Amino acid sequence: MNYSFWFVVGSQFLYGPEVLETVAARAQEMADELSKALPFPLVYKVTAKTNKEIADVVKEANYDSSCAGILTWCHTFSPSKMWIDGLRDLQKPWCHFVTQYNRAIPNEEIDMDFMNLNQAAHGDREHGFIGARLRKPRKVIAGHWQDQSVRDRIGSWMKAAVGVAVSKSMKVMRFGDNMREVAVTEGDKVEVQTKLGWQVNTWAVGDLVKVMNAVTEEEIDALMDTYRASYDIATDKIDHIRYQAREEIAIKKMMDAEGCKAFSNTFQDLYGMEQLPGLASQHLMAQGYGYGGEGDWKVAAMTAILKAMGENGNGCSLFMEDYTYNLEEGREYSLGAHMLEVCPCCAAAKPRIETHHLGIGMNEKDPARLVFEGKEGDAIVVSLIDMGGRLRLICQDIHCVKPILPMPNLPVARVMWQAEPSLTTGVECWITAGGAHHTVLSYDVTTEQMKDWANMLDIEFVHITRDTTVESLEHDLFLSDLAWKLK
Ligand SMILES: [Mn+2]
Repeated sequence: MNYSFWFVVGSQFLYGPEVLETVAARAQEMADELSKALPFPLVYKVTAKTNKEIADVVKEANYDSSCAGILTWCHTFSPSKMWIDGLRDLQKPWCHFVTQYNRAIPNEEIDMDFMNLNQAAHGDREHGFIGARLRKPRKVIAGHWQDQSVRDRIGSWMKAAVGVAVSKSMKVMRFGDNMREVAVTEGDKVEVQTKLGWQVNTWAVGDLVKVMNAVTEEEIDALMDTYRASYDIATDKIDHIRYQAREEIAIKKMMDAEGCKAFSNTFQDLYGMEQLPGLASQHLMAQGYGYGGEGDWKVAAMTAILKAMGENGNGCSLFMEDYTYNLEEGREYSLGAHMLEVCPCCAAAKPRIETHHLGIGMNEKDPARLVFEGKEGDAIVVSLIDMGGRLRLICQDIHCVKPILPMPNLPVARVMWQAEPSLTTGVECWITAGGAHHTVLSYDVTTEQMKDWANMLDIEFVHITRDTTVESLEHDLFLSDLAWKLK
């Protein structure tokens, strides 16, 4: 989907046709200039002067699947009662861009004509009131439209809004159910479809095996060429790699046929398969598909959404699991990995394809998987949990480091990080909030984007930062629980 955003500029008839022509020409110029600097085109739609013009452009935006959101701005004063019908019906993300065409006040030229044309400071307050009064989720970004920092913030919000569009069209393919007895990976599929737009449905593992059996040797040869070009092969068991290619091709065929962008499976249900998909899942994630292990369809969908919100629509976001801690004083780190399935987008060096025995699950043969170390960098971990009656999104700021040990006997990809505000306080906060062991770890999506995403979709947002204390978090969660029960 080629997403775009619409620029809707508020005005009124009071100032005469010349002013309206100037407003329209400037709005067009601003949209054109901003489009060159933003990650998605900004399309100037209308200088809105009536209730009907606003209601009409909102209807058009709601029904145009390529429109990922609207930016509004009031060049002149624009009485906001005429915005009520449109904003009430708006179903797309909304950013109120508080800006002004001119940067400086021209002190010699300024007169009342100038004031009437350039009164965004006045018009945007009227516009802001109606957004607040309607309790409409919106992002307010203020600053001159030519400033790079302002453009960066709009671009960042646009990616969060695209995350909303991807969420609203998300379909998840489940192979097998949730891992037996596990709680945090469960959730209300009706609730996520209502709030987030996800269609989460199940397909039989036997159907996947049928599709696998129909994959041709030529198809596998072609994918093996891709594997060889992307990864170092560090095993003699080429037939095990070919089996993973067969799995990948079949899973991709089934997902593409149904329009699914994410899938989950479970080691407890691999009937008819020789290996748990390892390399297969990893290479699918590298292509932008979401994945969740042990039946975790929530993290599968979130992985696909964060990938789509990242650089070029397939950023550095990956399915992750907290595994074990290093609790030495001064060297306090979390070590994250998974049984097999860590996306190579975060690899610090070229990943190796290895084959190792896997005792957990129904593996007749040693599964092939990519083994590598994750790169250094600031990142976040994200967990979506079902609180019963509402969804909670938890984000924590982390810093990924080069693993402090070589770990030559660890047969899986791994990432090591420091959590904010510290390992133990960070863990206390995460556990107090109910965050899962499965997360999406992202190097290029920010907490501000996740907060915007949660606001646009009207779900609870919890952020664990370097300033968070357990006491302040407990207080916030207590008030939040009350507030969400009243909503
Ligand atoms: Mn897991």
